[in-house]
Formats: sequence, C-alpha cells, structure tokens
Amino acid sequence: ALRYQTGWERAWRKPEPKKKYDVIIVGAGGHGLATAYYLGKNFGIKNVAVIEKGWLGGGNTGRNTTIIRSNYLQDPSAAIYEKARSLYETLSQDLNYNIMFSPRGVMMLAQTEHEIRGYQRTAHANNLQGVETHFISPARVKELCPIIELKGPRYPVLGALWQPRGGTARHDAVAWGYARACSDMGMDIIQQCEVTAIRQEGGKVQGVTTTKGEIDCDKLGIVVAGHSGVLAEMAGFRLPIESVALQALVSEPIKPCMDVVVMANTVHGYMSQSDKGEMVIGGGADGYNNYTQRGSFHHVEETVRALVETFPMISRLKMLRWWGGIVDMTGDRSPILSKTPLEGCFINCGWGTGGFKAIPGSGWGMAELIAKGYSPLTAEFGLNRFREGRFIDESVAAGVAH
Ligand code: FAD
Ligand code: PYC
Repeated sequence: ALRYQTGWERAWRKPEPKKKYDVIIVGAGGHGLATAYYLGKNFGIKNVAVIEKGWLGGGNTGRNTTIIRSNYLQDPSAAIYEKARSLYETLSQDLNYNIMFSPRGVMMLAQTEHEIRGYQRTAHANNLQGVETHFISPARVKELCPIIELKGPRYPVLGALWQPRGGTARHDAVAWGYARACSDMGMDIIQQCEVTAIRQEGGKVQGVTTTKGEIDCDKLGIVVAGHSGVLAEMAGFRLPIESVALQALVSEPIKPCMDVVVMANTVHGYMSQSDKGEMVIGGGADGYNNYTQRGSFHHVEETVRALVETFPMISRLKMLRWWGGIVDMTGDRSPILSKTPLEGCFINCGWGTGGFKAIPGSGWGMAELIAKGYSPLTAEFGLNRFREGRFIDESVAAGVAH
C-alpha cells in the first residue's frame, strides 16, 4: 500500500548554506533546534542556520528514554525545568506537530532512610517553588504501580517522590516538530555538515569552517552535548565537562502493565512502557570517559538486575534493541547556558543524563540570552559559577547514577 504514497512534501527544506547568517547554531539536537525556534518566535530573529554533522535528532535527543519531570531541589533548576515541563503541556498545539506528551506521572523510589529524607526535602522545596510533587507511602506506590515488588531482595520500597504531571513524550517528534517550525520560518537546517573550526578576529567570533565551506555569522551558539569539549577547544576555551556513555534498551512489546514512570535510583534502574508496549529501560552512566555511542556490559547487567528485583514479572522478557549516547557531565550535575570568553559565542551544554525534559525551557532561555545578552532563566547557569564556587548541586535530582 505504501507504493502509492508519493509526492509528500518535505517536512523541512534541504538548503545549501548561505554566506552569512545573523546567528548560527551548531548542533541540531532538541536544544539547538528549540533555541533557533524561540529566536524566531520570541525575538523575530529568523536569519538563522542550524548546522548538524549527522542527521537532526540523531544525537542524544533521539537516544534518550524521554522522561520529563521538574522535581529538582535548587530554585534556578526548578525554574528552568518547570518552564520546560509547562511548555511541553502545549507543545503539540504550539508546533502543530504531535509530540505525544503523556503526563502519566513519574515516581522516584525511596529505598533507604537517606533517600526518604532527601525526597521529603525535595517535596518541601518543590511546594515552595510552585512545582507539584508529593512524598507518597509504599501503599500508594503499589496502588499506582501494581507490578512493583515492595519488599525487594536488597532494598525495600519505603516511599517515593511522586510528580503527577511528569511523564514522557516522543523524543524524535520533539526534534522534528521544532525543525519543521524553524524551516517554515525560513531558517536553514543544514545536515551532513560538520563544523571543523571556529573563526575569530580580535577576540570576536567571525564564523565557522565546515565540511560545506566557510559560513559567517554575527553570533554563534554551540549546542553539541557530548562534543561540547571539542567545540570549546575550537573556540579557544576549556569546559569543566566530562563525556561518558549512557545506555538504554527496550524489550519486546507486551500488553499494558504499567502506566507511570518509575525510577529506582538506589539500585540503578528505571522503566516505563511505550505506547507500542515495549518496556523502556535504562540505568547508570559508564564510569569512564569515552565517545562511543554504546554502553559497557557491566552497566547493562547492573541495570537489568536492578529492574528484575524491582519488577520480578519482567524476568522472562526478551530485549529487542540496545544503544547508547554520549552525555556531557558537569561536576554539580547542572547545565551550562552561558556567554563564553569569545565575544559573540554562547554555549548550551552540560545537560548530562537529564536534558530531554529541559528542551523547551532551555531553548526559551538560550534564545533570550543570545538575543538580549541576559535571561533570568539562564542567569545562574553561567560558566563563571565554577570559578566563583557557586555550584548548583543536583546530584540527587539527576537520579541516574554517575
Ligand atoms: P544532542 O541531541 O546530542 O544534539 C547535539 C548535536 O550536535 C548532535 O546531533 C551532534 O551530531 C551535533 N554535533 C556534534 N558535533 C558537531 C559538529 N562538530 N558539527 C555539527 N554538529 C555537531 N534526559 C531526560 O530528560 N530524560 C531521560 O529519560 C533521558 N534519558 C537518557 C537516556 C540515554 C540513553 C541518553 C544517552 C540520554 C538521556 N537523557 C535523558 C539526556 C538527554 O538525551 C540529553 O540531555 C539531551 O538529549 C541533549 O540534547 P542536545 O540537543 O543538547 O544534544
Ligand atoms: O533525567 O529523568 C531523567 C532521566 C531518566 C533516565 C535518564 N535520565
């Protein structure tokens, strides 16, 4: 039947690069595309190119397990993650593209006394920040997710931090929706085009050298996740970032058995069920720096062990696909959205294991930073915080072991 499906319009144009743009964004992941979108939508800046070395959404944006939540501890984090979560609520309508946002609820299990205290603290902080979360009892955990084993062979479930409006969305639809909207505004998304050098004169950015030639710009945004260190080196500065592999896997599809997202951070595993019925699974990041888009064997073993003890009914499931992405980790597990030592050059990175949920808020703030030189959403996430010791410690909220 698909034979007759011809003449479809391209969702986004396939342009050749122009000689010069007002703004170039390097990296067509969710954060780069959202930045371009809000530059156009909120500030009318549309002479923009998004340059991508592979295919758009082919980095971590298309490799993640799509968990969306905003249950972070510190005020600047809650502000940007909740801005993102609230934009996700209406993103399908905004982009006229179904991103399948599913606010089914996210729970983070407390399996030690220490975690109970940590999550109760977060619930109190979230209530002050206007983010709805609750610390719930083991009985309520079982009610929300009947397939959980509360006793556990190693760690019992003692409660959970529950965010009822957290959930999931279709990851590549987020990239595709933003890409189509950017292209419709006249922006150029240039794929299969690697940035190989950043050109500068007198301390100010001039443009980039790419595999499709030299392209000039007034302003440059570096939004390349696991390759941030590489691009920063091209621009002449260093970043407090490490790149490591984080892996995920999905099972064969089964009947609906779980309609919430569960993260079990003490035993290091998390799971949700996709609309197709596959169980979507992930665990901790690898313990050594690398640029491979696949994870280590010992981590996947640890992840599967953790999930089998939390959900014994999955012990016979067959796994279908297994992949990895390169995540960019900062020491305080918070992102960097910042001006850089090179005038006109901005950077958005350090989202590590948890940036999918942040895409709309990050794009919103980054666009404001590039357009106006300041954004209240990004102000605390500058590079200077590392020099000044103003860390935004989110190692508990990051959830994923690292
Ligand atoms: P990317 O999507 O990686 O985009 C960067 C782009 O830059 C890439 O497409 C790359 O090709 C391009 N690029 C790099 N170098 C160059 C160059 N020289 N020239 C041109 N282009 C270049 N987050 C959550 O919130 N929830 C989750 O459940 C979750 N699960 C995850 C599970 C896994 C297995 C992984 C790997 C990550 C997970 N994350 C999760 C994290 C999330 O995926 C990332 O934080 C987020 O997708 C980063 O988006 P990005 O746009 O910054 O990067
Ligand atoms: O940030 O919620 C998250 C997450 C879950 C799995 C990977 N990251």
